[in-house]
Amino acid sequence: MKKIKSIIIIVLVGAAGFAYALPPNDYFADRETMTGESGTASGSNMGATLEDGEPDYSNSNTVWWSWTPTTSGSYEFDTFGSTFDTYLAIFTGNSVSSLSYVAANNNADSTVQSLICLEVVAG
Ligand SMILES: [Ca+2]
Ligand SMILES: [Ca+2]
Repeated sequence: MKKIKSIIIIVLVGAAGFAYALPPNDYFADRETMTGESGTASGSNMGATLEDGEPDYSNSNTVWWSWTPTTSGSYEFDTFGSTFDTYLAIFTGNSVSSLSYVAANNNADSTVQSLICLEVVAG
């Protein structure tokens, strides 16, 4: 378990695609904010791109969410609701070219979906 504080950035990558409208959270600057201690976010990464300076941990179809913990504790992040092969990574930072790697997962629990468990300190 790693202890981290402040903003957590989550990247979900998976199914490739093109000739689709760009997802609204394709670029780091347009990341979707998640709030609360639990929740679900859904969206598509069809047509999503890898932008300049972005850490390339898997392939290029990244979409972004951000979350700032308001309560310290252990949290799980997963992509189990996804219908395609995902890769999940968590970073801290405010600029796509200077993110600090926290954790990543490709396949969890004999699936192609991803799971990360983290202990965090309220930011
Ligand atoms: Ca992207
Ligand atoms: Ca996977």
